[in-house]
Amino acid sequence: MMMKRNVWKKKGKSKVVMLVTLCFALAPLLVLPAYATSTVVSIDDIFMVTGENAVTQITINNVSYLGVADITLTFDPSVIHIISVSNSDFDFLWPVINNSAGTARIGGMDYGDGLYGNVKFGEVTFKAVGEHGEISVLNMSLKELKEAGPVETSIPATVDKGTAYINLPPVAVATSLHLFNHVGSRYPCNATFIASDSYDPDNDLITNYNWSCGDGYSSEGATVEHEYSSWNWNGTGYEPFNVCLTVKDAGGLETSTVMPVNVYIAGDVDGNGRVNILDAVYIGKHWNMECMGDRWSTDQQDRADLNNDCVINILDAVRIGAKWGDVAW
Ligand SMILES: [Ca+2]
Ligand SMILES: [Ca+2]
Ligand SMILES: [Ca+2]
Repeated sequence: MMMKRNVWKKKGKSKVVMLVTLCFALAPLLVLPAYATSTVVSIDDIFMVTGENAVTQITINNVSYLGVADITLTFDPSVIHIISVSNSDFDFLWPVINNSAGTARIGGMDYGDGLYGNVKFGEVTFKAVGEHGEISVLNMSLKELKEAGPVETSIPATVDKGTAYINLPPVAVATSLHLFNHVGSRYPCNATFIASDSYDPDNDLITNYNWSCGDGYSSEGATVEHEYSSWNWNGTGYEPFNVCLTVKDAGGLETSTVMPVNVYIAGDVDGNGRVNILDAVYIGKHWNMECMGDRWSTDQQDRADLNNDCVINILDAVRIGAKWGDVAW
């Protein structure tokens, strides 16, 4: 009886500790919603080519009854210059640009009933005057952010900085050598992913190719092989895995792309989730066929090549025999 009581006490204590821990863990989450609804002045990142112009935007996010804004934008004048600030949601916009100091003081005024929501403060046209690879922070200081009414009520806001890169991000291009792959844990079947068609528009070296295979595994390289040990069956059919490729250029800019990749259970040629005579028929139909240049010309042949070795033969047929009656659910 005594022991039982002690056990309960212990349990109660650990529950309290857990609750306190949980509260601490959740505290930032409880604060977040209020934070997320406050006003933020942000400027988008911009990617440029030396000697050329490009446009970015300053946005006053999540604001109510905005009448006046007076914002100073600062930048590195050895890297970029401002050509113009225009196209504002405000009725009146007055930029004072100083390209030797690296500042632009921009005033905006709305004569109406105030501005609401995400307000476009202005589009800023920059010229890249620095060298390829140079960057400039785009920072802002808020001198004034006020409501539209006769009473001068200031609106609290935070700044979300941006970056100007004299560098264009790489373009990620992912392909799968086989359009249809099979689970390869028992009977090997390698999926092959190719990133070598990726490129960089300003000819930087691509330094990293990172793959996330969609099943929790990841890999690195311009060409990678991956053996799937799982598949996605949604109750009526297969769902592809979303394979994500991220490429990085020598300047550190990254771009990602997502490619759906089909994975069937071993032996399932027609993709109906069951290994039976229908699958064997396709193997017979394309018996001894070989693919051209590593790729199959039809989906049916691609599926019938159950081990992805570019030929449809006995090695594919034996899988159907071995997996006869298997289902994907
Ligand atoms: Ca680049
Ligand atoms: Ca089947
Ligand atoms: Ca084969």
